[in-house]
Amino acid sequence: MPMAVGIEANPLVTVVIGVNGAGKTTTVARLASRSRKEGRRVLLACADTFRAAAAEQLQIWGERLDMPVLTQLPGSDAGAVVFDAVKKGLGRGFQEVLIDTAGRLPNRKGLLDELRKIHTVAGKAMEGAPHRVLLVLDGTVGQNAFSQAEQFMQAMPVTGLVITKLDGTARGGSVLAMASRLGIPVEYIGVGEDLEDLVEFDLTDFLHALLDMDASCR
Ligand SMILES: Nc1nc2c(ncn2[C@@H]2O[C@H](COP(=O)(O)OP(=O)(O)OP(=O)(O)O)[C@@H](O)[C@H]2O)c(=O)[nH]1
Ligand SMILES: [Mg+2]
Repeated sequence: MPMAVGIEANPLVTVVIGVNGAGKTTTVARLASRSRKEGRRVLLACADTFRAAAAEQLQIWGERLDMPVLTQLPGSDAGAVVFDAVKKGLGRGFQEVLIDTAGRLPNRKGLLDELRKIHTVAGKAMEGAPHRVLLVLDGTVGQNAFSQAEQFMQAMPVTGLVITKLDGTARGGSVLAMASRLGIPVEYIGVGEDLEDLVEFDLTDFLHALLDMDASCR
C-alpha cells in the first residue's frame, strides 16, 4: 500500500514533471525501486517523446530494475504513450504506473499544453488518473524554482514536490520556505546520486540536519 501518498488506486498513476535536468528520470527510477521493495508491480512509461535519448535512458533503468518500460519513437504523441501505459497498467494487473515526461521550461507554451494533454488523456484512460503529480525541483537553483513551480501548477494540479540535489547544499531553508509559499507538501528529497538517495521528507529530521549544518559552519 502506498502509505506515503495515502491514495488507494490500482494502478496508482504518477506523472513526474519539471524543468530540464531537475532529476525527473532519476526520481522515476528511485520511486520505482522503492515500490518494488514494497512488493508492488510497476510499469514505467516514457512520455518524453521530445529528446531522442530519453526513452533509452529510462530503458536502461528498466533493465537495471527488471521492470517493463513503455516507450514511443521521438516525435510521436506523448499523450498516446500515457494512454497506452495507463490502459496496460489497468489490464495487466500493475499496481503502479510511473510516467516520466520531457524536461521543459515552463515559459514554452507548447510544452505546457502538452502537459495539459497528458493530464486529460490519463483521466480518459482511467477515471481519477493521474492520482499523483510530482513536480521535481532542483534544490540548488533557489528562488528561480518558485516561479517555475507556479507555472507548472497552471498546467497540472501538482500534488507533491520532490526537491533534488540537496546533498552538499546549504539551501535547504529556502526550499522549505518555497514549499510553504506554494502550499504543496514536499514528499521526497534527493540527497545524492545513488538509487537509494531519495528519502521521504520529514520536517523534524530536516530541521535538525539544518541546525547541525548551521552549527558546524560557525
Ligand atoms: N547530487 C545529486 N544529483 C542528482 C540528484 N538527483 C538527480 N541528480 C543528477 O542530476 C542529473 C539529471 O538527472 P535526470 O534524472 O536525468 O534529470 P531529468 O529531469 O530527467 O533531465 P531531462 O530529462 O534532461 O529533463 C543526473 O546526473 C542525476 O544523477 C540528487 O539528489 N543529488
Ligand atoms: Mg529525463
